[in-house]
Amino acid sequence: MPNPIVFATHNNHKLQEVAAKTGNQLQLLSLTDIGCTEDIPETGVTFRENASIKSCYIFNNYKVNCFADDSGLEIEALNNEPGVYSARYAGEHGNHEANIEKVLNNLKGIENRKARFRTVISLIWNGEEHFFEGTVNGTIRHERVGAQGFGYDPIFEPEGYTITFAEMSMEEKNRISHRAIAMEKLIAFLNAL
Ligand code: ITT
Repeated sequence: MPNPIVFATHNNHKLQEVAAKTGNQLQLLSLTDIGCTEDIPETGVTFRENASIKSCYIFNNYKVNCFADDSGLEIEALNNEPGVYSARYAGEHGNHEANIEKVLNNLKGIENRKARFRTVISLIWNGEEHFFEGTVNGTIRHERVGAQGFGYDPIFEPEGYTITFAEMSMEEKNRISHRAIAMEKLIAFLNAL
């Protein structure tokens, strides 16, 4: 069993997915566990920069092994929007309803519904930074379907499926999602140490 590691997120859905994915392979700590309530400003313009900003913030202030996930939805017909702005696409951070509404409005009348979810994880392990990425391709539905998951899950249908992420159990989403793919790489890296 490796040493404890902090997952630097204030998003509980992400935390739940990652905890379910790692099971007992990692001794996962949350920001709450280390008493961190600060909002970490995401000033980068790429997933990689923002993931790094979050993990470096925690490492510099708490001196612990940690990782952060920066993720989002890239829609081909919208020049890869909302991208790094996924959490605040409609203005207010984390207003998923408004964000989905904006995507559906912007895609009105557009036939190309191709999109992908991306995650970049920055891991700081023994003071060194490592990156892991995951992508899942899919399409944007015309309406919301499903009540599980979070964020854009009700409008995202992964390639090879006829249901949205929001219709999948966490276990099922965790087999194919962008975050799950990046986490598998992180776990493999730590197991190989
Ligand atoms: P932390 O920065 O505290 O981790 P956050 O929610 O602000 O939490 P991001 O900055 O990485 O995280 O923004 C990710 C946004 O992208 C998230 O709020 C959703 O809108 C969207 N997103 C990312 N992964 C998703 C997923 O698996 N399903 C649905 N939407 C997702």
